This record gives sequence, structure tokens and C-alpha cells, in this order.
Amino acid sequence: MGMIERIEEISESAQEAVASADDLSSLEAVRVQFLGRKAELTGILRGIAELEADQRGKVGGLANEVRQQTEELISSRSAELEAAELELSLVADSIDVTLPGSPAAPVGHLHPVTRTRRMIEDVMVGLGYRVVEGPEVELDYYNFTALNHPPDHPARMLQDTFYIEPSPATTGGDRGPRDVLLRTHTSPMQVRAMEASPPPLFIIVPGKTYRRDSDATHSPMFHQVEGLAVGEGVTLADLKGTLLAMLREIFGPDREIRMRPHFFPFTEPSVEFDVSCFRCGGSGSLDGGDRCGLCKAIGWIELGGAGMVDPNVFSFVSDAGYDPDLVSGFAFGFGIERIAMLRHGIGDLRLMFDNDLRMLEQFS
Ligand code: 2NM
Repeated sequence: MGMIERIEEISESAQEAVASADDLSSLEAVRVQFLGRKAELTGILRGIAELEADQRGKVGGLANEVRQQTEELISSRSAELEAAELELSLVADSIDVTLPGSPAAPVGHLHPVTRTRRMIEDVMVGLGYRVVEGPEVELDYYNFTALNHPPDHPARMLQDTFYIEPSPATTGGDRGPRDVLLRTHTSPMQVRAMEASPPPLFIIVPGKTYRRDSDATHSPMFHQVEGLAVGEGVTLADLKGTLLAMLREIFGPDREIRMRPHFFPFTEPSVEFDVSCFRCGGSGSLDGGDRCGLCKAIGWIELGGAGMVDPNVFSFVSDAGYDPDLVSGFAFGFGIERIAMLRHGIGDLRLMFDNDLRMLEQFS
């Protein structure tokens, strides 16, 4: 067989080998076999100089052409295989970002006050109330004046309220030393909410409140939820039904409530409300005959205050559409810590704020 035929044979088998290489490493083996140092074609090219003069041009030309052709075939096959391998690994490693994440191992949990607040919010949202929040640093106007507290009301005294030195930079210099304070209840936001939206209004305001008081049952910072319902024909019976529905969700379906007369500056009439004891069922004694320690054998547990919004309060928001001749409303308020302590049998309010894990970890 002549050199030309042999080179043509090599060319054909190289083409077949390249086409049948189905991954990058077998293609590399093909490259070594046909183009490597020890390959037959390489040997032919190296020996061109020794050929007869009339053979040199033809053989050399063809051998070079086959070598170049084979290189090109290999490099385009290589690109093909690389693309296919990339495609495969993209499919194999693909991530469906729409799947739910695998949740991290739980570390910690919500504070009992947060859990209790959210439970109250859920119940009240279910009754059609909106949850609104407001500033903790308040104006005397919203905390006391618009809530019908006379200028000499005892709650305004320095012993009971934290006053803030007003900064001219934030108040424009037009606030005196007793005009800015830490809110003593969340009611100021109820006034702000009335200013912002006409009746009917159904809101609750949860949040931090501050009073200068500190012992086993009082903390200088504590949490409150206050509710406000204003509309045509809202009555004290609606207040009682609302409190009953709310407290049955929190303390159980068999609970009863009672209201006792009281006084608040912003409501008339005003009441305090109690829930029947969920430990003894209201009887004051436990199954074995022992005296109930939770309600101190009274059968009722004091929870908070409430009443019908005083017409004087509406007069501060009459521009927003609150006319006491057309609408009436009830309001109520209670402490979140107290509800959490009752539900979990926690005896000392200070435990809520000590951040002692031995205590907090019992309420996950
Ligand atoms: C309470 C008890 C009684 C109350 C009143 C108002 C408002 F803004 F309508 F006047 N908000 N909250 C209220 C009434 C709060 O907490 C013990």
C-alpha cells in the first residue's frame, strides 16, 4: 500500500474514532492515538524529508491536511462533549427554589409575653378588630388631656409618670418640661386612631407602657392591650359580650365574666372585669376539697378595666366625626403579663424580665 492510501486510511479511522468518543477522556485518548508523539501520522510527518523528492510534496501536503482536519474534528467534538457534560451537571445539581426550605434546627422560642400578645391579637382580629401600634414616647396631650384627665389628676404626678426632657431639636422648642412622657397606658394611640379615621372604629392597641412602680406585681415597663369599639348604638352589653368571647378563647369555653363598678377618667360608666377561675371553675375549691390558691377561694380573677367612652373624650376628636349624640363606644384594657402569668402559673412578675433561661425554657 502506498503512503497516500495509508494516510487516507488513518484519516478515516481518526474520523470514526473521534465520532465515537463519548466523553472528554476517551476523546483525549483519541487525540494521543492519532496526533501524539508516537502516532503513525506524526511519524510520517517527521519522515517527510527522507522521502523521494517527487513524493515529498504530495505526501507532506496530505499528511498535514489530515493532521489539521483531525485537530479541528477533535476540538469541535470536544466543545460538543463539554456542553453536554455541563448540561448534565446543571440538571443533576439543579435546585428548585420554589420548594419549602428545610427549616433550621429550632434555637430558642418566643417570650411568653409575645406569645400571649399574639394570641390576644388573633382572637381580636377574628372578631373584626384592627391591630394598631403607636409611640411609647408620647405627648401629655394624648396620654392625659385628651383622655379627660384633669390637670391635677394624681397619675400626672412625678411619682407616677416618667417625664422626658423635651429636646428643642425634635419638638421645635415649643414643649415644656412636663409635655413629653413615657406613655402610662396605650390609650393615647386610641385617641390618635380616632383622629385618623372616622367611626365605625374597631381597634386594639398592644404595646409597652411605663409607670414608676416596681415590686412583685408591678414593673416600670409592662405590656398592655387596649381595645376600642365606636359606632352607632354600641352599648355596655356589647362590651360584656366582647370581653366574654375574648376571655373564653383565652381561658376556656366554660368561663363566665362579671363587671364591677369602678372609676376611670376616660369612661362613664366604668367597670373592672373578672373572669371565673379556670382552676376551680369558679367554686373557690378544688376537686379534693382544698381551697383554690389561684383565685384565693374567691372564684373570680381580676383582669382589667373597661367602660363606655366618656363624651368628653369624643369632644377632643369631634373634628374627625366623633359626635357623642350620634355614636357611642366602649373601651377596655388589661395587662399582658398578668394574662401570661395566670395561664402559665408564674408567681412573680419580675421573672418575666430577668431573662433567666431556666424560667424562659419552660414556656417553649
Ligand atoms: C382601660 C380601662 C377603661 C380606654 C379608654 C380609651 C379611650 F381612648 F377610648 F378613651 N381607651 N382605653 C380604657 C378604658 C382603658 O384600661 C384599663
